[in-house]
Amino acid sequence: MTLEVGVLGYRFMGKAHANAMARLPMFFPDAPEIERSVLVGRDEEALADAADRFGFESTATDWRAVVDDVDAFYNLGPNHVHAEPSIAALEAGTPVFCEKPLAPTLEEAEAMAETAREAGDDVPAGCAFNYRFVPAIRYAKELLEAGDLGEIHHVRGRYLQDWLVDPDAPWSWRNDEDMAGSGALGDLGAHTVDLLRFLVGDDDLAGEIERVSGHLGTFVEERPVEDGGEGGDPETRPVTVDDAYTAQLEFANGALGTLEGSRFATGHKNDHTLEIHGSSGSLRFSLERLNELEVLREGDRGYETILVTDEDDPYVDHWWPPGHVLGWEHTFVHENYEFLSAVARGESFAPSFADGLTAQRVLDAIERSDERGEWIDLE
Ligand code: SOE
Repeated sequence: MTLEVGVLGYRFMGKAHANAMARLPMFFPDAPEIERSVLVGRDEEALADAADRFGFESTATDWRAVVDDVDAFYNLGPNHVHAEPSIAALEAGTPVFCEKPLAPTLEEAEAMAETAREAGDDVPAGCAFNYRFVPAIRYAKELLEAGDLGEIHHVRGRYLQDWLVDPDAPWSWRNDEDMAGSGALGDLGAHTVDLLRFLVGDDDLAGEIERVSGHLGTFVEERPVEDGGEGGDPETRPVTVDDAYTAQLEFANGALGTLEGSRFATGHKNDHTLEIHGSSGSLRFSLERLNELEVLREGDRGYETILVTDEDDPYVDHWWPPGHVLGWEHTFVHENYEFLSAVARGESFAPSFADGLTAQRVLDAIERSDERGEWIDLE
Protein backbone atom coordinates (compact mmCIF):
# COMPACT_ATOMS: atom_id res chain seq x y z
CA MET A 1 0.00 0.00 0.00
CA THR A 2 1.25 3.49 -0.85
CA LEU A 3 0.91 5.99 1.99
CA GLU A 4 -0.40 9.37 0.90
CA VAL A 5 1.33 12.12 2.85
CA GLY A 6 -0.04 15.64 3.36
CA VAL A 7 2.35 18.35 4.54
CA LEU A 8 1.46 21.74 6.01
CA GLY A 9 4.38 24.17 5.57
CA TYR A 10 6.80 24.59 2.74
CA ARG A 11 9.59 26.74 4.10
CA PHE A 12 12.65 25.55 6.08
CA MET A 13 11.10 22.46 7.70
CA GLY A 14 8.94 21.69 4.65
CA LYS A 15 12.07 21.51 2.57
CA ALA A 16 13.96 19.40 5.14
CA HIS A 17 11.17 16.80 5.39
CA ALA A 18 10.43 16.75 1.63
CA ASN A 19 14.12 16.12 1.00
CA ALA A 20 14.01 13.28 3.53
CA MET A 21 10.98 11.70 1.88
CA ALA A 22 12.67 11.88 -1.51
CA ARG A 23 15.78 10.09 -0.16
CA LEU A 24 13.88 7.19 1.45
CA PRO A 25 13.31 4.85 -1.54
CA MET A 26 16.97 5.10 -2.56
CA PHE A 27 18.63 4.64 0.83
CA PHE A 28 15.96 2.90 2.93
CA PRO A 29 14.40 0.40 0.52
CA ASP A 30 12.47 -1.23 3.37
CA ALA A 31 10.67 2.06 4.12
CA PRO A 32 6.98 2.09 3.19
CA GLU A 33 6.17 3.38 -0.26
CA ILE A 34 4.87 6.93 -0.01
CA GLU A 35 3.43 9.58 -2.28
CA ARG A 36 4.11 13.23 -1.53
CA SER A 37 0.45 13.81 -2.11
CA VAL A 38 -0.52 17.34 -1.06
CA LEU A 39 1.35 20.42 0.14
CA VAL A 40 -0.64 22.91 2.22
CA GLY A 41 -0.03 26.65 2.58
CA ARG A 42 -1.69 30.02 2.11
CA ASP A 43 0.29 31.83 -0.61
CA GLU A 44 -0.84 30.02 -3.77
CA GLU A 45 2.04 31.12 -5.96
CA ALA A 46 4.79 30.27 -3.46
CA LEU A 47 3.00 27.02 -2.65
CA ALA A 48 2.78 25.93 -6.31
CA ASP A 49 6.46 26.69 -6.77
CA ALA A 50 7.41 24.72 -3.63
CA ALA A 51 5.17 21.77 -4.57
CA ASP A 52 6.89 21.61 -7.92
CA ARG A 53 10.40 21.71 -6.42
CA PHE A 54 9.61 19.32 -3.55
CA GLY A 55 7.83 16.75 -5.73
CA PHE A 56 4.24 17.05 -4.45
CA GLU A 57 1.31 15.92 -6.58
CA SER A 58 -1.07 18.72 -5.57
CA THR A 59 -1.57 21.75 -3.32
CA ALA A 60 -4.31 22.94 -0.94
CA THR A 61 -4.83 26.26 0.83
CA ASP A 62 -7.01 24.85 3.63
CA TRP A 63 -5.68 22.10 5.91
CA ARG A 64 -9.29 21.15 6.78
CA ALA A 65 -9.70 19.62 3.33
CA VAL A 66 -6.57 17.51 3.85
CA VAL A 67 -6.33 16.12 7.38
CA ASP A 68 -8.78 13.23 6.99
CA ASP A 69 -7.93 12.59 3.36
CA VAL A 70 -4.31 11.44 3.76
CA ASP A 71 -2.57 8.51 5.48
CA ALA A 72 -0.19 10.79 7.39
CA PHE A 73 -0.32 14.52 8.12
CA TYR A 74 2.88 16.52 8.72
CA ASN A 75 2.43 19.78 10.63
CA LEU A 76 5.51 21.86 9.82
CA GLY A 77 3.92 25.30 10.19
CA PRO A 78 4.80 27.98 12.76
CA ASN A 79 4.11 27.04 16.37
CA HIS A 80 0.70 28.76 16.57
CA VAL A 81 -0.71 26.46 13.89
CA HIS A 82 0.47 23.26 15.55
CA ALA A 83 -2.55 22.55 17.77
CA GLU A 84 -5.74 22.93 15.72
CA PRO A 85 -4.80 21.00 12.54
CA SER A 86 -2.93 18.30 14.50
CA ILE A 87 -5.90 17.73 16.80
CA ALA A 88 -8.31 17.63 13.82
CA ALA A 89 -6.11 15.09 12.04
CA LEU A 90 -5.82 12.83 15.10
CA GLU A 91 -9.58 13.05 15.70
CA ALA A 92 -10.02 11.84 12.11
CA GLY A 93 -7.68 8.91 12.89
CA THR A 94 -4.83 10.31 10.77
CA PRO A 95 -1.26 9.88 12.14
CA VAL A 96 0.51 13.21 12.73
CA PHE A 97 4.14 14.26 12.67
CA CYS A 98 4.44 17.74 14.22
CA GLU A 99 7.48 20.01 14.43
CA LYS A 100 8.86 21.08 17.79
CA PRO A 101 8.11 22.68 20.18
CA LEU A 102 4.82 20.78 20.31
CA ALA A 103 2.82 24.01 20.85
CA PRO A 104 3.27 27.65 21.91
CA THR A 105 1.54 27.05 25.25
CA LEU A 106 1.40 24.24 27.77
CA GLU A 107 -2.43 24.18 27.54
CA GLU A 108 -2.30 23.50 23.79
CA ALA A 109 0.42 20.89 24.22
CA GLU A 110 -1.75 19.17 26.85
CA ALA A 111 -4.75 19.16 24.50
CA MET A 112 -2.61 17.73 21.68
CA ALA A 113 -1.15 14.98 23.86
CA GLU A 114 -4.59 14.12 25.23
CA THR A 115 -6.02 13.80 21.69
CA ALA A 116 -3.07 11.61 20.72
CA ARG A 117 -3.71 9.41 23.74
CA GLU A 118 -7.38 9.07 22.83
CA ALA A 119 -6.50 8.25 19.20
CA GLY A 120 -4.56 5.24 20.49
CA ASP A 121 -1.16 3.70 19.86
CA ASP A 122 -2.05 2.54 16.35
CA VAL A 123 -2.37 6.20 15.27
CA PRO A 124 1.21 7.44 15.77
CA ALA A 125 1.59 11.06 16.88
CA GLY A 126 5.23 12.11 16.63
CA CYS A 127 7.04 15.26 17.74
CA ALA A 128 9.90 15.89 15.30
CA PHE A 129 12.88 16.11 17.65
CA ASN A 130 15.30 15.26 14.83
CA TYR A 131 18.48 15.27 16.94
CA ARG A 132 17.46 11.96 18.52
CA PHE A 133 18.31 10.49 15.10
CA VAL A 134 21.98 11.52 14.93
CA PRO A 135 23.99 8.26 14.82
CA ALA A 136 26.43 9.55 17.48
CA ILE A 137 23.52 10.36 19.81
CA ARG A 138 22.16 6.82 19.35
CA TYR A 139 25.64 5.48 20.06
CA ALA A 140 25.83 7.62 23.22
CA LYS A 141 22.48 6.23 24.34
CA GLU A 142 23.76 2.67 23.87
CA LEU A 143 26.79 3.46 26.07
CA LEU A 144 24.62 5.05 28.74
CA GLU A 145 22.12 2.17 28.74
CA ALA A 146 24.96 -0.34 29.00
CA GLY A 147 25.98 1.48 32.20
CA ASP A 148 29.37 2.56 30.79
CA LEU A 149 29.18 5.97 32.47
CA GLY A 150 27.94 4.61 35.80
CA GLU A 151 25.81 6.79 38.04
CA ILE A 152 24.97 10.11 36.36
CA HIS A 153 25.99 13.22 38.30
CA HIS A 154 26.21 16.11 35.84
CA VAL A 155 24.35 16.98 32.64
CA ARG A 156 25.08 20.09 30.60
CA GLY A 157 23.37 21.31 27.41
CA ARG A 158 23.95 24.48 25.38
CA TYR A 159 22.31 25.49 22.12
CA LEU A 160 23.87 28.65 20.71
CA GLN A 161 22.91 30.64 17.61
CA ASP A 162 23.57 34.27 16.65
CA TRP A 163 21.02 35.24 14.00
CA LEU A 164 19.47 37.98 16.16
CA VAL A 165 22.60 39.66 17.51
CA ASP A 166 22.21 42.34 14.83
CA PRO A 167 19.49 44.71 16.16
CA ASP A 168 18.42 45.32 12.55
CA ALA A 169 17.76 41.64 11.89
CA PRO A 170 14.12 41.58 10.80
CA TRP A 171 11.17 40.74 13.04
CA SER A 172 9.53 37.37 12.36
CA TRP A 173 6.87 35.15 13.97
CA ARG A 174 9.70 33.64 16.01
CA ASN A 175 9.87 36.97 17.94
CA ASP A 176 6.19 36.96 18.84
CA GLU A 177 4.78 35.33 21.97
CA ASP A 178 1.32 34.68 20.46
CA MET A 179 2.77 32.85 17.48
CA ALA A 180 5.90 31.23 18.91
CA GLY A 181 5.06 30.86 22.63
CA SER A 182 8.63 31.59 23.64
CA GLY A 183 11.91 32.42 21.90
CA ALA A 184 15.25 30.66 22.35
CA LEU A 185 13.64 28.70 25.20
CA GLY A 186 11.07 26.89 23.05
CA ASP A 187 12.93 26.87 19.76
CA LEU A 188 16.31 25.70 21.07
CA GLY A 189 15.63 24.61 24.64
CA ALA A 190 13.00 22.11 23.46
CA HIS A 191 15.73 20.24 21.57
CA THR A 192 18.13 20.27 24.52
CA VAL A 193 15.55 19.13 27.05
CA ASP A 194 14.34 16.35 24.75
CA LEU A 195 17.85 15.10 24.00
CA LEU A 196 18.78 15.01 27.67
CA ARG A 197 15.59 13.12 28.49
CA PHE A 198 16.32 10.73 25.63
CA LEU A 199 19.84 10.09 26.89
CA VAL A 200 19.56 10.02 30.67
CA GLY A 201 15.78 10.13 31.33
CA ASP A 202 15.42 6.43 32.12
CA ASP A 203 14.86 5.67 35.79
CA ASP A 204 18.09 3.66 36.07
CA LEU A 205 20.10 6.64 34.76
CA ALA A 206 19.25 10.19 35.94
CA GLY A 207 15.45 9.85 35.56
CA GLU A 208 13.14 12.73 34.72
CA ILE A 209 13.78 16.42 35.48
CA GLU A 210 12.11 17.18 38.82
CA ARG A 211 12.99 20.78 39.66
CA VAL A 212 14.08 23.80 37.63
CA SER A 213 15.29 27.33 38.10
CA GLY A 214 15.26 29.53 35.02
CA HIS A 215 16.28 32.94 33.76
CA LEU A 216 15.12 34.51 30.48
CA GLY A 217 16.43 37.66 28.80
CA THR A 218 15.48 39.86 25.85
CA PHE A 219 18.24 42.14 24.57
CA VAL A 220 16.47 43.91 21.69
CA GLU A 221 12.89 44.99 22.41
CA GLU A 222 11.71 45.79 18.87
CA ARG A 223 12.79 44.90 15.35
CA PRO A 224 12.19 46.27 11.87
CA VAL A 225 9.55 44.61 9.72
CA GLU A 226 10.99 43.34 6.46
CA ASP A 227 10.01 45.63 3.56
CA GLY A 228 7.98 47.76 6.03
CA GLY A 229 7.68 51.55 6.39
CA GLU A 230 8.10 52.66 2.80
CA GLY A 231 9.43 56.21 2.44
CA GLY A 232 9.63 57.00 6.19
CA ASP A 233 11.20 55.35 9.21
CA PRO A 234 11.20 51.57 9.03
CA GLU A 235 8.16 50.03 10.66
CA THR A 236 9.05 48.03 13.79
CA ARG A 237 7.29 45.42 15.89
CA PRO A 238 7.87 44.49 19.53
CA VAL A 239 9.85 41.41 20.48
CA THR A 240 7.69 39.62 23.05
CA VAL A 241 9.79 36.49 23.61
CA ASP A 242 13.18 35.72 25.13
CA ASP A 243 16.37 36.09 23.10
CA ALA A 244 18.23 33.79 25.49
CA TYR A 245 17.65 31.60 28.55
CA THR A 246 19.62 29.77 31.18
CA ALA A 247 18.36 27.12 33.58
CA GLN A 248 19.44 24.84 36.36
CA LEU A 249 17.89 21.40 36.71
CA GLU A 250 17.64 18.67 39.28
CA PHE A 251 16.99 15.14 38.05
CA ALA A 252 15.13 12.38 39.90
CA ASN A 253 18.42 10.69 40.95
CA GLY A 254 19.80 14.00 42.26
CA ALA A 255 21.99 14.72 39.20
CA LEU A 256 22.56 18.42 38.52
CA GLY A 257 21.94 19.96 35.11
CA THR A 258 22.66 23.30 33.51
CA LEU A 259 21.10 24.53 30.27
CA GLU A 260 21.69 27.53 28.07
CA GLY A 261 20.19 28.66 24.77
CA SER A 262 20.73 31.86 22.85
CA ARG A 263 20.14 33.63 19.56
CA PHE A 264 22.78 36.18 20.59
CA ALA A 265 25.88 33.97 20.89
CA THR A 266 28.06 35.86 18.43
CA GLY A 267 29.83 33.57 15.99
CA HIS A 268 27.84 30.45 16.91
CA LYS A 269 25.50 29.44 14.09
CA ASN A 270 23.94 26.16 15.17
CA ASP A 271 26.10 25.02 18.05
CA HIS A 272 24.35 22.41 20.18
CA THR A 273 26.59 20.71 22.73
CA LEU A 274 25.92 18.17 25.45
CA GLU A 275 28.17 16.93 28.24
CA ILE A 276 27.38 14.14 30.66
CA HIS A 277 29.50 13.04 33.62
CA GLY A 278 28.92 9.76 35.42
CA SER A 279 30.74 7.93 38.21
CA SER A 280 32.79 5.88 35.72
CA GLY A 281 32.98 8.04 32.61
CA SER A 282 32.04 11.19 30.72
CA LEU A 283 30.89 11.99 27.22
CA ARG A 284 30.70 15.06 25.01
CA PHE A 285 28.78 15.72 21.81
CA SER A 286 28.75 18.74 19.53
CA LEU A 287 26.35 19.19 16.62
CA GLU A 288 29.15 21.01 14.78
CA ARG A 289 31.03 17.68 14.78
CA LEU A 290 28.00 15.43 14.59
CA ASN A 291 29.87 12.38 13.29
CA GLU A 292 31.93 12.24 16.47
CA LEU A 293 31.37 11.31 20.08
CA GLU A 294 33.98 12.08 22.73
CA VAL A 295 34.15 9.48 25.47
CA LEU A 296 36.29 9.30 28.59
CA ARG A 297 36.26 6.08 30.59
CA GLU A 298 37.45 5.44 34.12
CA GLY A 299 41.25 5.69 34.26
CA ASP A 300 41.59 7.55 30.93
CA ARG A 301 43.60 10.76 31.06
CA GLY A 302 41.62 12.42 28.29
CA TYR A 303 38.69 12.02 25.94
CA GLU A 304 38.85 9.51 23.07
CA THR A 305 37.16 10.80 19.90
CA ILE A 306 35.07 8.04 18.36
CA LEU A 307 34.11 8.51 14.71
CA VAL A 308 30.56 7.15 14.61
CA THR A 309 30.58 6.24 10.92
CA ASP A 310 31.15 2.46 10.97
CA GLU A 311 28.72 0.24 9.12
CA ASP A 312 27.42 -1.22 12.36
CA ASP A 313 26.76 2.24 13.84
CA PRO A 314 23.10 3.30 13.99
CA TYR A 315 21.66 4.06 10.50
CA VAL A 316 25.13 4.29 8.90
CA ASP A 317 24.84 1.07 6.85
CA HIS A 318 22.08 2.75 4.80
CA TRP A 319 24.45 5.39 3.49
CA TRP A 320 28.13 5.31 2.53
CA PRO A 321 31.17 3.18 3.40
CA PRO A 322 32.76 3.78 6.86
CA GLY A 323 34.23 7.24 7.32
CA HIS A 324 32.02 8.91 4.70
CA VAL A 325 30.40 11.39 7.04
CA LEU A 326 26.73 12.31 7.39
CA GLY A 327 25.15 15.75 7.90
CA TRP A 328 22.22 17.56 9.49
CA GLU A 329 19.76 16.59 6.74
CA HIS A 330 20.29 12.87 7.40
CA THR A 331 18.61 13.24 10.81
CA PHE A 332 15.39 14.07 8.96
CA VAL A 333 15.72 11.00 6.73
CA HIS A 334 16.16 8.79 9.79
CA GLU A 335 13.18 10.26 11.66
CA ASN A 336 10.99 10.07 8.53
CA TYR A 337 12.00 6.43 8.07
CA GLU A 338 11.00 5.59 11.64
CA PHE A 339 7.81 7.65 11.64
CA LEU A 340 6.50 6.39 8.29
CA SER A 341 7.39 2.79 9.20
CA ALA A 342 5.35 3.23 12.42
CA VAL A 343 2.45 4.59 10.34
CA ALA A 344 2.60 1.63 7.95
CA ARG A 345 2.66 -0.84 10.85
CA GLY A 346 0.03 1.05 12.88
CA GLU A 347 2.40 1.26 15.83
CA SER A 348 3.43 4.02 18.22
CA PHE A 349 6.41 6.25 17.48
CA ALA A 350 8.91 7.99 19.74
CA PRO A 351 9.45 10.88 20.28
CA SER A 352 5.69 11.07 20.74
CA PHE A 353 3.29 13.88 21.59
CA ALA A 354 3.68 12.72 25.21
CA ASP A 355 7.44 13.38 24.90
CA GLY A 356 6.68 16.77 23.35
CA LEU A 357 4.40 17.55 26.30
CA THR A 358 6.99 16.49 28.88
CA ALA A 359 9.58 18.79 27.27
CA GLN A 360 6.98 21.57 27.22
CA ARG A 361 6.31 21.13 30.94
CA VAL A 362 10.01 21.67 31.64
CA LEU A 363 10.10 24.77 29.41
CA ASP A 364 6.96 26.16 31.02
CA ALA A 365 8.43 25.62 34.49
CA ILE A 366 11.64 27.43 33.44
CA GLU A 367 9.52 30.39 32.33
CA ARG A 368 7.48 30.41 35.55
CA SER A 369 10.65 30.19 37.59
CA ASP A 370 11.98 33.28 35.81
CA GLU A 371 8.75 35.18 36.47
CA ARG A 372 8.60 34.23 40.15
CA GLY A 373 12.29 34.25 40.95
CA GLU A 374 12.09 30.82 42.59
CA TRP A 375 12.68 27.12 41.90
CA ILE A 376 9.68 25.25 40.43
CA ASP A 377 8.89 21.59 41.12
CA LEU A 378 7.61 19.44 38.28
CA GLU A 379 4.89 16.93 39.10
C1 SOE B 1 16.04 28.06 14.21
O1 SOE B 1 16.51 28.53 15.40
C2 SOE B 1 16.20 26.56 14.01
O2 SOE B 1 15.88 26.31 12.70
C3 SOE B 1 15.29 25.71 14.89
O3 SOE B 1 13.93 26.04 14.72
C4 SOE B 1 15.54 24.25 14.58
O4 SOE B 1 14.71 23.42 15.36
C5 SOE B 1 17.01 23.94 14.83
O5 SOE B 1 17.26 22.60 14.51
C6 SOE B 1 17.89 24.83 14.00
O6 SOE B 1 17.55 26.18 14.26
